Amino acid sequence: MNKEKMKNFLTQMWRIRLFEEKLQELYQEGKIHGTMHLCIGQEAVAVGAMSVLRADDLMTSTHRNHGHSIAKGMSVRGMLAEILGKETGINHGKGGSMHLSDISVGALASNGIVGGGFPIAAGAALASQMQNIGQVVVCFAGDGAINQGVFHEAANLVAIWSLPVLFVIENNQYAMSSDIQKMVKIDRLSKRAESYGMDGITIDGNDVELVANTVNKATKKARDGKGPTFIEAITYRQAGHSKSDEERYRKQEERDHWIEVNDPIFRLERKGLDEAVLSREEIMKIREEMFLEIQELMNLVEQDDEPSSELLYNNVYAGRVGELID
Ligand SMILES: Cc1ncc(C[n+]2csc(CCOP(=O)(O)OP(=O)(O)O)c2C)c(N)n1
Ligand SMILES: [Mg+2]
Repeated sequence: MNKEKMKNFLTQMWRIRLFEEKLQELYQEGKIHGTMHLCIGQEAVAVGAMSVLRADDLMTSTHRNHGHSIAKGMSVRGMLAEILGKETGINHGKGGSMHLSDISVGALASNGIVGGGFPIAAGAALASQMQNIGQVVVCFAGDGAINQGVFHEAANLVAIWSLPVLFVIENNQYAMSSDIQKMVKIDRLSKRAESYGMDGITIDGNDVELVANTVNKATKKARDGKGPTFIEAITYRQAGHSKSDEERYRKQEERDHWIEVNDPIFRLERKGLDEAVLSREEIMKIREEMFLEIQELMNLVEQDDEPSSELLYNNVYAGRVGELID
């Protein structure tokens, strides 16, 4: 990996990590309402996968959507404002953490319905195929989502129609408190793909370069009309499931191992140093720049207004409520 590529990967991963650490602080200060789900420890999947897409390619995400959204190019300022419920938010402060979308950057939709992205991605991929525009759709989902009925319906459909879609399954070992090893009988989730006639592969999801290369290959295949791919990216959720998780279902040593040995950001930094591609100073500069970027955005967003009551129903329904009722 050359210096520029490594710097880009690190910058994006730090941007996501520090954004979420800032969210954690804001949550503790009572400035964020509802719940939220952090992807700390999973940044390499989002960054690697999105780094190889065309700008007009599409992405669907989940309740754990911050990393995917930043990596797809969504405005970080707009996301921060959204999560804080400000009018300047990417969805006018009405969607919040779990409902970030920005069609202009190809971030189609994220939502809190586990597996909810599969049919949306299948539909978008069908539209791309019918229009013959070579657009590929990446559908992120968790390990828990592939036990939902909707996964099976969508998997069959995208396979029989050879739709240009990638199911990127982030196996972060848990679905809330459910350990994946107790929830699925097979050792590799990607084995499921074969029964639908879809290519399936399992990779180390904390190796950002491997994620990028794998997604790149699958994207090219999809663009050439050769059908969908199921990619299982093995990773680990370092934070709790959401903001109300006492984490009684896993051992501290397990978590420590993933943080100390297998954190995707520190792994890449160690690789950069070992291979003499990056210096300590260059790494520190990236961290500092991202820290300042997030802090500056925060200072700006804090001044923004909350949506006024007159705007309550705007951007919520297809028309204003009165028009729909009439
Ligand atoms: C259809 C549906 N069932 C249950 C839930 C409650 N729920 C929210 S997140 C979650 C676990 C999802 O696990 P996984 O797909 O592995 O994603 P992760 O949280 O690990 O990123 C569950 C069961 C939900 N939101 N939607
Ligand atoms: Mg999971």
